[in-house]
Amino acid sequence: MSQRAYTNEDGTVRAEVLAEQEATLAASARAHGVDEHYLESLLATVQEDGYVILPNLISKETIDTIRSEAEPFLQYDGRTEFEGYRTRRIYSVIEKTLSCNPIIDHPLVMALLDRLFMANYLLSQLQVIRVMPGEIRQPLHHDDGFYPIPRPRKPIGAALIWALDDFTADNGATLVYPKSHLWGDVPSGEIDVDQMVPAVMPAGSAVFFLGTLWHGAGANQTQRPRLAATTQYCEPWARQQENYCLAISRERARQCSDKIQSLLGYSMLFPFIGFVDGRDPMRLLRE
Ligand SMILES: O=C(O)CCC(=O)C(=O)O
Repeated sequence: MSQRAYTNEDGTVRAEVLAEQEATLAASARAHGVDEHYLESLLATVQEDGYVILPNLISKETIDTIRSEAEPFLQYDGRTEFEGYRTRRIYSVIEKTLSCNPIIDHPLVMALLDRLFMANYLLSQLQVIRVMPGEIRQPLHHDDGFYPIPRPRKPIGAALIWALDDFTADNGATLVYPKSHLWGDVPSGEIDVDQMVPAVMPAGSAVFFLGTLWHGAGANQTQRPRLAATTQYCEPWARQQENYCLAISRERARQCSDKIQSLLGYSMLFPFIGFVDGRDPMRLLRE
C-alpha cells in the first residue's frame, strides 16, 4: 500500500486502514483461542512496565514431565558468573527432550508475540535452569543486549521465565526492573538493585518480558533448588542465540509441531531471509 493510500491528507492513518489492522489482530488472537480484551490488557502492561506475569499457564502434569525428563541433564554447574557457578542449565533442550514443547508454542505466548514481532519470528533460546541453594544473584542484563544496536529502541526479542517450582522472593525468583525497557544505554553497574522486583508466582506461571528489560535470576537463599525454563524469541531478521538448524537434528525437528519447526528456523522472512536453495526451508522437513 502506498504512503498516500495509507494516510489521510493531514498525515493521520486512514480509518479503513486502522479497521483492517484491528481485524487482522483480532483474527490472530482468535486463531490462538485467546480473549482479545485479555490480550490487549497484557500488551498494555508489557508496553508500560516492560513485563507481565502470566498466571497458571501449564498444568502440574506438564511440569512433572519436564522435571523428570530434565533431571538426567541437570548435572553440571555453570562455567561463568553469568551462567552461575551454582546454577545448572540444559541447552539444545529439544534434542534431549520434547517435554518443553508445550511451553515453546503456547497459544497465549504466540498471540503476544504475533502482536510484537514480524511474522515468522524465531525461537532464540530454550533452556531449563535450576538455581541451586546458595547461588548469588545473576549479573543484570537485558536479553537483546548482544545485538549491538543503541538504545532506547524497540525490543528485538522477548522472553519468558517459566516457574516450574513456586518462585518466592528468597528462592531465586527472577528480578525485573520495571520500566527499564524504556532506558537508553546504561552500564549495569549503575543500576539500583533495590528497585528490582522479584517475579513471585506459583509454579506453572511465567513472567513475560521484552528483550530490552533489565533482569536477572535472584539469589537462592533457601535450602531447596529453584527450577525454571526459559523460552526466548527474536525478530525473524535477527540471528538466534542457539544455532538450532545445527543443534537440533532434522529427524528431531520433524517430531515437533509445524509452529515449532518454523520457530526453529524452518521458515522465512519473505522474500529474502532464511531461504535454502532459493526456497522455503520447511521443504527440508517435508522431503
Ligand atoms: O533464571 C532466571 O530467573 C533468569 C535467567 C536469565 O535471565 C538468563 O539466564 O538469561
